[in-house]
Amino acid sequence: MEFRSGFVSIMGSPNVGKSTLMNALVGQKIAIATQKAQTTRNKVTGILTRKDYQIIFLDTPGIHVPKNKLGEYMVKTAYEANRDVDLTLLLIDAKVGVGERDKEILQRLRNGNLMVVINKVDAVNDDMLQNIRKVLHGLDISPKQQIEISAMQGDGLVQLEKEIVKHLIPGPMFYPEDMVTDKPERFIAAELIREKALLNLRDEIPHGIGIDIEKVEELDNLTEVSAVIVCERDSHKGIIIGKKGAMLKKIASQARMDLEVLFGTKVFLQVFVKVKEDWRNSGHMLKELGYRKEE
Ligand SMILES: Nc1nc2c(ncn2[C@@H]2O[C@H](COP(=O)(O)OP(=O)(O)OP(=O)(O)O)[C@@H](O)[C@H]2O)c(=O)[nH]1
Ligand SMILES: [Mg+2]
Repeated sequence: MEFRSGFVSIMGSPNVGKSTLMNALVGQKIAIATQKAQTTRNKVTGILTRKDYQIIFLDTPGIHVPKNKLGEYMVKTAYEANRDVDLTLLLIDAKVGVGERDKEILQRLRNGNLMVVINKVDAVNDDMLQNIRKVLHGLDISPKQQIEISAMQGDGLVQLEKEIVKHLIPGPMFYPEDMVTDKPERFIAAELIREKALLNLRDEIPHGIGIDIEKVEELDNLTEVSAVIVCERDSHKGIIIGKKGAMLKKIASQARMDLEVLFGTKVFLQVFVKVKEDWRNSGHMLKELGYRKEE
């Protein structure tokens, strides 16, 4: 069989399970995934290579109405990732159903090759699924264009991969077969630290956090990493550090375990906290923290 390859974007509203799906398809944790909406902020590539084909997935930020420059960057990044793809997967959260925002996204995407992926079927009953199928039928999405999965439990993923392969075209292996992402380790390191902050902090604080990796130094059996958690207010800084530094310690020790897997060495991690008021509206700070156009 002739080798086939293709680019597949994973699009949808925040929190529908896009990053969870990409990690499940690639079989490795590349993109961070949490219960908080707007976890993903950049385009994150995940590469799946099999004997006869290579699929390059593009995980994207959830599409929402932006409230600041960071949000604008995120939504723009999502739509730009969808340019020149061979297939778009539009994810719908079965627990939420097809909302107005999903309909709008669908309108914008429907000119290309599109599959509607109904995720989180493990968490709903048949009535809910029937209802979603009915709504999609009303939107002219044929049953052939839909698939029902649970990214978390792995249900339907073999079938989904088969459907994706139908959209690949004869082409080269774009990336070496052992490569799972084109994102540098520094980026993933920052994301892993941000994930732990998202998991441990509440309310509006996690949304206002950015991570600046100041140093990654790979020694023989040890990697030294220092990072800054940037937040928006002094009061947030106090909460992130916590009583006697307990919160920061918790975030750092959870992050360190993931970083040790990433680097394959022991990790010495230092994390500092800094306040940059309203950084999510500062072009300069956005660039500094990695929210800039690629190339
Ligand atoms: N029950 C259930 N939960 C899921 C499934 N897939 C993802 N989730 C959960 O949904 C939440 C959001 O998952 P993410 O993968 O971060 O969602 P996302 O679409 O990437 O979110 P953003 O990056 O914020 O746009 C997490 O708590 C996941 O564990 C699933 O198949 N079933
Ligand atoms: Mg995500």
